[in-house]
Amino acid sequence: MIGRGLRRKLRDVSRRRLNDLLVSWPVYSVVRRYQNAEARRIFQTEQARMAPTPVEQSIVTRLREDGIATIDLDELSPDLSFAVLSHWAESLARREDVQREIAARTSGEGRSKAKGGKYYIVRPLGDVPSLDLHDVPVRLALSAPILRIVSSYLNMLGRITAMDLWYNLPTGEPRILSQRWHRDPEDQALVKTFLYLRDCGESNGPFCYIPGTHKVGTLHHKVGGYNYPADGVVDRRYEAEQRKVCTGKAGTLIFCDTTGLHKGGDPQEGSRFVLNTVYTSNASEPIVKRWAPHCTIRGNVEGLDAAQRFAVDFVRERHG
Ligand SMILES: O=C(O)CCC(=O)C(=O)O
Ligand SMILES: [Fe+2]
Repeated sequence: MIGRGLRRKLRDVSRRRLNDLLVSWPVYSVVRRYQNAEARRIFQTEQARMAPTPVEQSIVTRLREDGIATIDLDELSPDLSFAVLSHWAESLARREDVQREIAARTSGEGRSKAKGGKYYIVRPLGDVPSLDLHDVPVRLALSAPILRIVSSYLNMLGRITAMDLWYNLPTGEPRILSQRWHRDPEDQALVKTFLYLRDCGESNGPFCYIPGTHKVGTLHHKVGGYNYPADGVVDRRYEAEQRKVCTGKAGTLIFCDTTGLHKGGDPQEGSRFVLNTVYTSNASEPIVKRWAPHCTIRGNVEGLDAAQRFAVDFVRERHG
């Protein structure tokens, strides 16, 4: 007799193995091309508007080579300053219900209710963030510089599949889930952005990455059978100098192709406050399998340009 928990675990492992296999098979490349035809076509017709500036291009180049690039948001986005984002995020963090949740979680309460078992994260926007096109983080996620970087890297328009605000807390427990080295399995290339809303030092659970391990990177190797290699495997395989620890000041914006090895969000003290946005191709697992989106964005898309409309389509709130 095997227990239900173990059975679920085995099913999860085989699903992930299957998915690892599917996204690496030649047949998937064909399906992916077909699934992404529209994204490539619009990217081509929008070429003039999607051409990156020199600063944006330097991020795209680093993304291609290393799978990761960081920049100060205020250097990238003249129209939307970090101060505006910080104001939005800090007023949410100050809310009474959020403060209560942080206090409860700090004392070890409410862990079993945490989304996806990630009890180290308090989510000020709730489990399924509901945002509006006018909200500051959405304006940032759909801003021309960011969409130009994402689409130039992917060579096609990208879709937002998730946006979230994470308030990471110390747990005093061993690292679990995304706190351990892993590769994200949902696409052959994707871009996640992480905006540090407060300074993030070594002890605040910074995002960590091994440059070059993304699927198109020169250090992409099969390390461990599945996308969460066993403890110690990654640290033995890659020297300490090869592991990038992304500490940074508030306002640091990280772009990362998380098909490469990464981990983070495990503060030893204090906390980490970060805005996360995920851009994938139209062939990613959540889109192809029509999973319920991680967040919804409402509002009238008529005023948006083609790249913005494409980006928001999967998470767009539809009525009726
Ligand atoms: O919280 C972190 O720094 C890592 C998060 C992560 O693994 C992800 O967003 O894919
Ligand atoms: Fe991840």
